[in-house]
Amino acid sequence: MKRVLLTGAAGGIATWLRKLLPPVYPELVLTDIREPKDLQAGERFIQADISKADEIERVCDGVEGIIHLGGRSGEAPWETILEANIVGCYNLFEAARKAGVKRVVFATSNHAVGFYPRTTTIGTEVLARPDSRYGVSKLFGEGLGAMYAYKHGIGVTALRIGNVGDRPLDVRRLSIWIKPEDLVQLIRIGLERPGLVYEVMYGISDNQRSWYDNSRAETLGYKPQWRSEDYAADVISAEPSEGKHPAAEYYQGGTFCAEEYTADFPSMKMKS
Ligand code: 15L
Repeated sequence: MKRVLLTGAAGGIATWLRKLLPPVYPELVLTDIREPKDLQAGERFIQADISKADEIERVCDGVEGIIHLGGRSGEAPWETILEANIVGCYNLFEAARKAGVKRVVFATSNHAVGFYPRTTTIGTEVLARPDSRYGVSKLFGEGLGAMYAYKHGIGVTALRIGNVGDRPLDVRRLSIWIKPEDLVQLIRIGLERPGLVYEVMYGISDNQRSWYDNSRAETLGYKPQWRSEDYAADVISAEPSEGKHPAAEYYQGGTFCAEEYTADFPSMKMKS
């Protein structure tokens, strides 16, 4: 795979990937609604608004694989989610189909299943339990991916990414952290593994406190190299002790679950 398109190139995850991917995909093309502030000479950037079908179609021309990070990466009003993550994601898959793109790796999120208690371990076949409009939009993208895989023959991988960074930021992230280098490994499986049709994997490193059964990813060749536990003592001692919303503490999705929460938490807890 030579020409690979990275959407959401001005965002946080792309900041890591822009450093790690060029040796693997020398013809990497970047796109976003705005140019990355730190764009380097030698990086190829094409500006496009994903909510405009013709703009994203133009960018997909000649592309073999897409890593789709573009869109809103957190909770937002419905109109924003609708445009960036629903319309935008549809436009992306349509543009991929029209351009004959072979593979798409879609960045979905742990928030597609955020309303599972932290006491449970979930695989990729559990019922959806999105914790936000954002999480719902990620499930929409997973569904689109499956449809374009089975109906149009694009090999699609949906990565339910936890939290990407150099190190886990807090106690919750000890369970969902992924080091950028491990994310690259998952992306490469999605873009390169022969015979791939449609796969869902959790985007996490080798975390002892993980809430996910990521055995499907391992079967496909994923061997995470980084462990959040190495940071656990520091992270735990730095965790603020003041009370958080009980729903944020109880569910895997954390504050995304607590935002706009109006249910009666004690009774919901009894039922989940
Ligand atoms: C996500 O899906 C977000 O894109 C990211 O900003 C973090 O909030 C992450 O989840 C998380 O759950 O930590």
